[in-house]
Amino acid sequence: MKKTHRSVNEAHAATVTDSLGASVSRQITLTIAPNQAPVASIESPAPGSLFNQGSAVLLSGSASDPEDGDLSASITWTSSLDGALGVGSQLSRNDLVSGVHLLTASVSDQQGLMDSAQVEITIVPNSPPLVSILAPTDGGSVPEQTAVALSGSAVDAEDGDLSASLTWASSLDGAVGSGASAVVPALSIGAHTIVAFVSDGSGAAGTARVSLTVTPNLPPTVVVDSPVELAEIVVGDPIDLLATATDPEDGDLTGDIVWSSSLDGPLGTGSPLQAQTLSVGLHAITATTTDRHGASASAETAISVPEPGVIQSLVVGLMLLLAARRRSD
Ligand SMILES: [Ca+2]
Ligand SMILES: [Ca+2]
Ligand SMILES: [Ca+2]
Repeated sequence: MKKTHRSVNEAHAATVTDSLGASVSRQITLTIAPNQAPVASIESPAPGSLFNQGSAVLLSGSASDPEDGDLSASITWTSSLDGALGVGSQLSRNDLVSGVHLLTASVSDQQGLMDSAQVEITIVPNSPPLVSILAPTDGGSVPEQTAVALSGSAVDAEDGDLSASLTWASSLDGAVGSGASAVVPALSIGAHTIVAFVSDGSGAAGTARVSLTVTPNLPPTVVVDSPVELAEIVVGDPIDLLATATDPEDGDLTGDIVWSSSLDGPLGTGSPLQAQTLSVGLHAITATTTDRHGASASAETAISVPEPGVIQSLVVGLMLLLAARRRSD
């Protein structure tokens, strides 16, 4: 039987003959109901819709058939630009190419009759945002416990300046900030990739990255030049304190050297420095320097300020003091 849209009347005749030759005939007419076509319709998107490239386009439709019932789930969606898009009553696609699409929703019933509906939509081209990192400098390095300034910009052809929406992450430390600029108090020691990320209103992403190495902080060193070890200072004489301090990261720290006496306490800061009066007795003079990351070093020299007439005994005592200190070091 051919598929048809029209009713068909078929006449069937039957004749029965018995053994004596008597026969009887009957004719019946069968009316064959036609198979009817399904009907498909598109509910979304609306005809003529505009979408930014990258944004979600909801495809929604329905289909029914007089014989087969609801066929919505078997709607086949195609695009004139992207080809097959999927099957179902609802689909969401965010990957349609830019341009004018003729979307077709088609359905066929079990007898092979088809219907389709179409809408035309336009996908407006979208460019991803352009991100650049101004700081830190690519390939740079900083000592540990150093605050790191992050600065960047993001510009989008459609959305304009997106710098304030930047997010920052470190390959070692995870999220480290947001916005056009931020300061990270400290980063882990090691090789970091710093990534600045932003997405535009259509979901297109822009990123930029720089490498930054965080090095272990090295301690400073300090050397005392004056007074020399075992110097004897005349009571009441001023004493010249002279030392140098340097740090691999911070450079010259001489101006911040802190002096103290084991007998008289703090003597002052800097070098050269003149301490005006020292008490009579044995002094361990200590010069201490501390770098910007909190690492410190000190150097010590032992001197005596003898009472007149007791120099010899003080020298002996001084030797004993030095020996004791060195054992304890
Ligand atoms: Ca049908
Ligand atoms: Ca864009
Ligand atoms: Ca240092």
